[in-house]
Amino acid sequence: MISNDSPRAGSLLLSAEEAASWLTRSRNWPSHRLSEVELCDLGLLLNGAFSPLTGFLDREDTQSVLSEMRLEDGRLWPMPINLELDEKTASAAEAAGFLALRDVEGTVLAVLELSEVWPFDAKDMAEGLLGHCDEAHPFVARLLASEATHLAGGKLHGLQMPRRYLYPQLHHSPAQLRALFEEKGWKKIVAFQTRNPMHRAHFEITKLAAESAGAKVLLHPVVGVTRPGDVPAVVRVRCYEELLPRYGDNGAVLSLLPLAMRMAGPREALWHSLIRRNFGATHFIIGRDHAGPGLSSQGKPFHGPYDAQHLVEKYSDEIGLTVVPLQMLVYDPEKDAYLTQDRASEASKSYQLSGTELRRRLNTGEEIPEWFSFPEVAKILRRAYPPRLQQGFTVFFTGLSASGKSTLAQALMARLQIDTGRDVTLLDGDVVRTNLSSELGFSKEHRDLNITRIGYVASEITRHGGIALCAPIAPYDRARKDVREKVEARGGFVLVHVSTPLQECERRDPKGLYAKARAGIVKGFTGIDDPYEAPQDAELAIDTTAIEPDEAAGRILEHLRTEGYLS
Ligand code: PPS
Repeated sequence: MISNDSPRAGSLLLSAEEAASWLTRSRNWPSHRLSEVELCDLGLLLNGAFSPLTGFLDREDTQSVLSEMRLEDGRLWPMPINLELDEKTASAAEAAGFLALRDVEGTVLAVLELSEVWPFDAKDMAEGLLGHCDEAHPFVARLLASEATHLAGGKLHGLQMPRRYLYPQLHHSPAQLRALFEEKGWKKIVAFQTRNPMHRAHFEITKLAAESAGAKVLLHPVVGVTRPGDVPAVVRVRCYEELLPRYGDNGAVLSLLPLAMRMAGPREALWHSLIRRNFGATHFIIGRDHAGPGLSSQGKPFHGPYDAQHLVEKYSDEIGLTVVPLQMLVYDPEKDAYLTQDRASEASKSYQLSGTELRRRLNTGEEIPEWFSFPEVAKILRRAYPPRLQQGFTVFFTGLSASGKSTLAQALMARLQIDTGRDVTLLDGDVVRTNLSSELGFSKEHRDLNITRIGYVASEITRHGGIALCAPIAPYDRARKDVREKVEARGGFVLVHVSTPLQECERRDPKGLYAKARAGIVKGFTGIDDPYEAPQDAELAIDTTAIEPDEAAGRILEHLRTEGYLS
């Protein structure tokens, strides 16, 4: 076992010869395709960033980590790091004693020498990790959505690191980063964690922290799994790179951390601190609501604003890392400088810009003031988030069979093509079921899968600046919300509830399906013996008994214009 205090807490990678031999042997063992989170965990286990861990945790260590934030042997480690397996893989792995771990392309990256497989209870894990099971928390939602039945732990034998396609030169192992600091003669290093683009306030905070600690800066942004809706890593890294020269020649190093965040607040802050210590940092900036998960389903914060800071301060001697509390800085227009609130003038109060306001300005193309973001950073954000007029969008129609979804979608498509000259993709329910989802039936599971596929295609079209119109029944609220979340991350989303009443749909019955459903010939028919969850979040509701298709299309166009997607 590698010592917790070892400055070169090491890598779990085998030599080339050993790796080749393990690879050959692994052909006979069951294998597991790593999830996105597991792939991040594996990379950081293999390169020593998760030292003192030497593999995925077994049951006893997991329990101890959840209840004490320590491994069974007493060493500090707050985060359960496990493999999630399905039933079949779990029993095959148990029988073989080994499990080959593959990336999404099927490459074997490591072998797990199994110590234990045990049943996975997502609710227990959420309770143990966070003390609640609130699905508004993104990691709880992920745990509850997991199809795993078992967890597995054991010792890792590393064959190769996960491939880093994004900026490979900016990825370092702890040993590499420590060597770099040594080479530079840096003794004190203050690490800065972020999952956001860095604006001027962030820059000033890190500079102030470095000055007060007499340290150099390690910009250590997380580029693995962060909060849904975050600015994509590829965009953020460009911002960090542009900012770097402002620290001077030898002032800061940028290194990317492919970590899968759990958004576990104080517990996560402790974890981040241990990881930063492993990478050679001596100081760590912890601010308000570090690794905060957003608001609970009751609209309340999950943690107190300074809980994370206080928890890490409690353990900082044991970790060997000094906490630098993040100072709130405000822009003082009179001095054209960022100052602590107590030193700033009254005028600074009107110089604040929220994330929502920034997004609004990007959407409308309005100015991003220089006091807020350096021009080089603003330029990158502008390119990544063009004004709405240049963005793609999806109009998603939902409603009962024969409610008029397809007719409305066709009418809107014609108007869009004529008025804008732009190309439009129509993902109509029946067309999708012929081309994308021909093997699916109408169970809840199959309907959700059908909507997930439609959502995926629509989000890709939107991301590339195109226009997608979708017209499935989409009877379930959760599935529709998932599509909205995916699409809105990079463009516009308009939900249109085609709210024609069941009675009218049944009267129309153009395919004779309602008659068959009433006669019991077609089973599980939406509105008859299968549910339809009417949306509460639709931007527009259109009852086609009361309005002609062209007029309805006009209403949607008007909405798109008001929102800025059309001129
Ligand atoms: S879903 O729920 O969104 O996946 O449904 P969708 O892909 O839009 O497919 C709906 C069309 O399939 C026909 N059909 C049924 N609809 C609902 N329930 C059952 N059991 C069913 N069986 C077949 C029906 O013609 C729907 O087409 P539209 O255009 O909505 O009338």
